[in-house]
Amino acid sequence: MKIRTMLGDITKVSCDAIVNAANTSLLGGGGVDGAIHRAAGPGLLEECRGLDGCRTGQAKITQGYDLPARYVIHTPGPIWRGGDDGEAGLLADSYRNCLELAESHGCRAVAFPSISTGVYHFPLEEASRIAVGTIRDFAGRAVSVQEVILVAFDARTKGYYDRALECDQGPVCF
Ligand code: AR6
Repeated sequence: MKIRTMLGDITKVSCDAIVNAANTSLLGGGGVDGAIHRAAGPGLLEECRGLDGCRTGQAKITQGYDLPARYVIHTPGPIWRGGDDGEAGLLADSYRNCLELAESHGCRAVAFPSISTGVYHFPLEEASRIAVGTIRDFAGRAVSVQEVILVAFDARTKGYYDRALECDQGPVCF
């Protein structure tokens, strides 16, 4: 399985599934969530209304509607509360559960935004290590998922992803 990074807008990425850094209501919000709902059109919100929300670290899948991606995988990442509230484990759960849903839907290429590092304030350096480490762990079990694209909306985020990817064992390089 290949992991690559890019700088850009995830709503423009053409792949099997894009991940949405949602909230537990799954009814939209700001940041990447707002951008995805705007680009997908009203059908997405309508489908999300029927999902009955989603717990932090879990994931649910919908169609992509007007997006170039076929599916949207929605996951509420953890809100950063200082690090002693299970945030790291929950962020890893978000990545893993999204990948498992992508796998069970036969997706080949999946794009992730930087979950929880916007208004949820998860520290970027630790979040990028968790993202890369969890995706690498999953790679050994992946059958249909062949490519994961880490989409950074700013250069700082891309820098942390690239650094984490250069390391064999994420944490030792930081
Ligand atoms: N493409 C890729 N990345 C983006 C885009 C985009 N179009 N727009 C923003 N980002 P955030 P969170 C980046 O705040 O921290 C929402 O209101 C952004 O720069 O979107 O998980 C939800 O409804 C940052 O690097 O998500 C929740 O209430 C990253 O995406 C809450 O925010 C995540 O920032 C979730 O907060």
